[in-house]
Amino acid sequence: MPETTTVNSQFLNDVITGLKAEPKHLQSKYFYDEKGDVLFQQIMNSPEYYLTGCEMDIFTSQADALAETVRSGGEPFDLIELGAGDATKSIHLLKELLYKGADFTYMPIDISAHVIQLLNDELPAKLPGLKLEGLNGEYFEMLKKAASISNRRKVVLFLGSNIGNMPVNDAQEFLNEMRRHLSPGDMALVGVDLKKNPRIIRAAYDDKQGVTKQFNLNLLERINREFNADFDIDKFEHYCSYDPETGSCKSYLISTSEQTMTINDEQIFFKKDEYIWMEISQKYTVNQIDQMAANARFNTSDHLFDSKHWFMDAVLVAE
Ligand code: AVI
Repeated sequence: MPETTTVNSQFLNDVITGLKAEPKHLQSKYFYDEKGDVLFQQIMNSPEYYLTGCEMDIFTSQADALAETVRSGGEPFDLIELGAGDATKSIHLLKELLYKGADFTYMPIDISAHVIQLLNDELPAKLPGLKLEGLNGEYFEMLKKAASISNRRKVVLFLGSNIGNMPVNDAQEFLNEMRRHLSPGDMALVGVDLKKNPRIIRAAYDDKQGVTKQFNLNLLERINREFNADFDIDKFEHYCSYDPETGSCKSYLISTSEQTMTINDEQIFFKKDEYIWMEISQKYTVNQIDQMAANARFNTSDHLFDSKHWFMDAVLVAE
């Protein structure tokens, strides 16, 4: 079976299972089709969405310290980035490492073949001398592949608060799994959005221009486009909540009337005000992350903060 067919049928299964569940939910990893990518870029450029700017602040103003930390003793290593995207943040670290004459290979991992192709095409010209080995596929499968290619020390980048798009228990399991793919002394740099004034967080996920709303609705449009479904987009409104106690920021689409939609011969009924849970963007304290890292058998050797202390890149060393 061609890969796209397998991927599509997995997507369709996940959508139908999620819409038939109680409460209804969809998986936010499906936000990112071509239009979703564009909308996410717009979110990152919106005045309310502070996360990207904060992590960029860390990668630009502390590039030197970061490069020294990552280099450790100076032995050759592999720098593996999970979900590399266009590498806009990591490029600052790569530049600094090259400047310092570090011996490393950059291995971006991404589920999108297009992303890996772009990095292969564009990065070597931007960073002469860079050794690059792009890996297209699922994170942990590709981590295994990276280990089969070389047995050098590994430094894994998992930036952008991507860990926040998992419920806390799944995030813990993710760290455990990452640790199982690493050896003592290997390192992980994990980007985490920190708990802060609840209004600042809520505004980031409910921007005035309505881009986040479009971003959420685009998943319903994507389902219509790809599966010939018939969601009536105008009958859903976007709602976002943040609970300062748990640190969970959640996005929902709420049905504004009683309605039925059809997908693949399945009829899905919505009551008025029934919601679809679309996404979690979990916020943490520093202590929580240290504890989760310890549970996964990592030592937190450093915390790098932006100037406002809104975001953190935690440096974890495998025990
Ligand atoms: C990719 N991820 C870390 C973003 C976040 O902040 O949860 C996705 C996002 N969703 C709405 N705005 C941004």
